[in-house]
Amino acid sequence: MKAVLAVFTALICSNEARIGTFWHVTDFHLDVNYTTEGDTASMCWKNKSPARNNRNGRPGVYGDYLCDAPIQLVLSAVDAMRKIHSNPDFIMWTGDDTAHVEDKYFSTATVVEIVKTLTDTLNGTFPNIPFLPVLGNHDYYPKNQLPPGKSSLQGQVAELWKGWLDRLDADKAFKSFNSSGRYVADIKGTKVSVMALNTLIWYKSNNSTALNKTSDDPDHQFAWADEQLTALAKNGRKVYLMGHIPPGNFERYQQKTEGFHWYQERYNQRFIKLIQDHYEVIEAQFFAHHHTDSFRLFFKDDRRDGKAQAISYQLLAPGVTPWKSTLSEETGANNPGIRLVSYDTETGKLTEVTTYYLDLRDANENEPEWKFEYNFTTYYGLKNISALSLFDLNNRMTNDRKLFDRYYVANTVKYEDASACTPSCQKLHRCSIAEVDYTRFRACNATSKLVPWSLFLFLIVGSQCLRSLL
Ligand SMILES: *[C@@H]1O[C@H](CO)[C@@H](O)[C@H](O)[C@H]1NC(C)=O
Ligand SMILES: *[C@@H]1O[C@H](CO)[C@@H](O)[C@H](O)[C@H]1NC(C)=O
Ligand SMILES: *[C@@H]1O[C@H](CO)[C@@H](O)[C@H](O)[C@H]1NC(C)=O
Ligand SMILES: *[C@@H]1O[C@H](CO)[C@@H](O)[C@H](O)[C@H]1NC(C)=O
Ligand SMILES: *[C@@H]1O[C@H](CO)[C@@H](O)[C@H](O)[C@H]1NC(C)=O
Ligand SMILES: *[C@@H]1O[C@H](CO)[C@@H](O)[C@H](O)[C@H]1NC(C)=O
Ligand SMILES: *[C@@H]1O[C@H](CO)[C@@H](O)[C@H](O)[C@H]1NC(C)=O
Ligand SMILES: *[C@@H]1O[C@H](CO)[C@@H](O)[C@H](O)[C@H]1NC(C)=O
Ligand SMILES: CC(=O)N[C@H]1CO[C@H](CO)[C@@H](O)[C@@H]1O
Ligand SMILES: [Zn+2]
Ligand SMILES: [Zn+2]
Repeated sequence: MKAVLAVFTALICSNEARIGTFWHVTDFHLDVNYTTEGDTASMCWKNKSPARNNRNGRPGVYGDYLCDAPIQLVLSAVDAMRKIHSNPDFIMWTGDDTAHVEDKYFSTATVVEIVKTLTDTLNGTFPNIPFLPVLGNHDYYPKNQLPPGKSSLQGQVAELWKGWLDRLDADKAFKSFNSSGRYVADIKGTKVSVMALNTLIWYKSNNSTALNKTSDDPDHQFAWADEQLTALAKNGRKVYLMGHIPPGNFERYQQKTEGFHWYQERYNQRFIKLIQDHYEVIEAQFFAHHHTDSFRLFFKDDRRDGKAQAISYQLLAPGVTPWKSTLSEETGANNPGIRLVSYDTETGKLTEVTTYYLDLRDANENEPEWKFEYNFTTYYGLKNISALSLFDLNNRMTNDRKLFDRYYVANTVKYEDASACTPSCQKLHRCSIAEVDYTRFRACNATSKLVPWSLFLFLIVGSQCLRSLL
């Protein structure tokens, strides 16, 4: 009788499965010194030193492709989120709040002030929505140098975000973020838990770990993640990993044959291992930092047997800033983008990923109108959103240039068309998507398209040799 009753209550009291939604917004890079009176060649500042001597053009009210985001662009993006969907289950905000200008213009206080401006804007627009924030590499002074563990800046931001963090999980999330920049939180009324990682301590530009050869697991974050994921799996949760800097290679940098990556290699390898150990509980991953729209795949093992079994995927969300990266010419600029995700609250599976964007040229000439850009499933012809279907998509893009071109246009949020992307550019995207491991990436990009031909030649020559022998 007791058992029957238990089953009965479980049936009645279980959360009803529904399709929920959340926003993923990132990389605002608010520039408080942006002015329409400024110089587009000098970050749209009026008096930036060193000033460039040629004046390129007049910055628009909503931004310029050579500059970071003016407050008008930030307000417009947040207002668009409200107008498009004002009642999501939660909002992921993955950092990079300040402009791409030298450290000399900043201090801990000015960085915290800019984080506060964005926090107030978001909270003012969505006062009743849970937020899951993390810091980006630009949200520290000096930039990129956030130390593992506690810091004054992180503590001040924890105070700023206390309302959000406490709402997620009594004071556990607050304490965790305050002391490590990371936390785990359950999304109420769903089976989903979010693990927010501090990826900044794994960055190759972060001297506090990069210069320390013995630092194999800074702040024990891998050990912590391993432990948490084991417990979450035991509790039947479905996990979304989120963070600012992604592992693997950047898909828009062609200058070096070894590619361009962000994580120190030892942490890149541990990240991949973490996913391989826990892929069953990790439903999806949400990262940022590139400002471009792409995705990454993870596989079961090192694939020495030649079989590729895709087990996890990571979505890289476009940024709000349109800033043309100075990393290399081909890196380019992007239109501002924001992303709405639809998911099943019981399984955690994503049912749709919808990206909205602002055509910046048009916004400056007319009115800022945030438009629907694309839905993942229909745009790419996917049956579902999973590691398998994205693996299949990446394979299809290799042989179907039209399909690849669709991806390439989305990559810069409709800023660039695909005509400038040569076959080696296309290969770089394919290898960046499929090979998060640095060694495997290099091997992938080094593989010539001529391989089937050389094999063919080899067979012909080989058979000729055989014939001459006979
Ligand atoms: C803004 O510009 C002023 C004047 O050049 C400078 O002192 C200040 O550091 C800049 N602030 C930021 C955050 O860029
Ligand atoms: C939060 O971090 C600050 C700065 O590191 C520290 O002084 C404070 O004790 C911490 N608070 C809690 C509740 O952990
Ligand atoms: C957001 O606003 C609410 C209501 O004004 C306030 O209680 C909460 O602390 C704020 N949260 C943050 C993170 O600013
Ligand atoms: C980081 O270390 C490098 C190499 O020692 C040094 O050149 C650079 O100035 C350091 N950067 C910071 C921000 O400490
Ligand atoms: C280097 O990292 C190790 C392990 O995290 C740590 O114990 C040690 O204090 C670090 N050394 C320095 C100089 O920061
Ligand atoms: C990829 O390989 C091509 C040669 O096929 C080379 O020109 C390019 O620099 C490489 N790119 C990266 C990022 O490794
Ligand atoms: C995109 O997907 C969303 C969520 O499923 C749906 O509501 C919307 O109608 C779709 N839009 C288009 C143009 O297909
Ligand atoms: C999702 O799609 C892939 C191929 O696109 C397929 O192999 C897989 O079985 C599908 N999964 C589900 C749960 O339908
Ligand atoms: C050792 C190392 O990677 N140092 C880098 C730390 O970050 C600064 C910029 O923030 C780089 O200039 C250093 O090369
Ligand atoms: Zn950024
Ligand atoms: Zn970044």
